[in-house]
Amino acid sequence: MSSTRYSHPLDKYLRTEVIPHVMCPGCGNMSIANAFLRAVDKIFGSFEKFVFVSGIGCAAWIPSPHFKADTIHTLHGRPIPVAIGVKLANPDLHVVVISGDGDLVAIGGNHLIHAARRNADILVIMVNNFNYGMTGGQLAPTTPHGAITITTPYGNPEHEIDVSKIVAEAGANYVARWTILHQIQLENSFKKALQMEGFRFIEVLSPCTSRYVPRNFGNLKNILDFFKKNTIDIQVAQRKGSTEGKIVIGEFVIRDRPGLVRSIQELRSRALNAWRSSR
Ligand SMILES: Cc1ncc(C[n+]2csc(CCOP(=O)(O)OP(=O)(O)O)c2C)c(N)n1
Repeated sequence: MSSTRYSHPLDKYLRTEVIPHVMCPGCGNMSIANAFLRAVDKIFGSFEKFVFVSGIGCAAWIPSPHFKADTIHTLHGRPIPVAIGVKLANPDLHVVVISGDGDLVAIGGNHLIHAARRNADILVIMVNNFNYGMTGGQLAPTTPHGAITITTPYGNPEHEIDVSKIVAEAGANYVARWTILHQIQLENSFKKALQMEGFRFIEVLSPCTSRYVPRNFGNLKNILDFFKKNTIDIQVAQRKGSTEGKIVIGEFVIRDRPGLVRSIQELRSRALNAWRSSR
């Protein structure tokens, strides 16, 4: 089967040999990639100083194999410790984790909380599609109460976790949540977060069109309508004094505490000075 593919200005960031990509039709993953690549292109113009780390799952396939960059596709749940290691050994690099909610919050949840607490200098982009998409659509910590998954056919008896809130509380320098409909805001968040130090976390609500959407929304349009009608920007919620029972989106935290790299460098020079003056 032959197909015609037209070149695109962002092609230089992609391994065009793996295009058409591996995601399901209507999946939000590649529109997240698109917003991210626009941000990188406008601020940096190349992937020269980037390293991407991902775990296991569909979202983890955004950078690897699609990005023409240095990428590490590591064990399920472990992209964050690997990324921190890369950053501490190479402080000049931009280290970005792109992975799913199952990878980062279920099996990898402990790493996420402590990376935020340590204000480790990495950007984590979490695609929240409300279930484990790759393995058939099982229950995740992010699955809303009552939602149908392959392991909760009569509805989820548990309550979902608000990941952005936890990461904000744990100490991250930047936390934002958007949906794939918020392309401009997403691009701006990526641009801002890429230029900050410390731990930066961007959650993106995204449709899993093969698993979660058919079981809970019927079709893609319904979940996109849901995103449109049932999200409220934090600034609007603060003005109104109510979230109106909606999912809160927007920028939750912007602060400039020293990141882990700077903290360690400062500590090292203090320790060296103390050692020198003691001799
Ligand atoms: C140690 C281990 N446990 C379980 C799995 C099976 N597994 C592969 S991907 C995945 C979950 C992926 O979900 P998520 O991170 O939300 O990504 P999505 O596919 O939804 O984008 C699981 C449980 C595995 N690969 N390794």
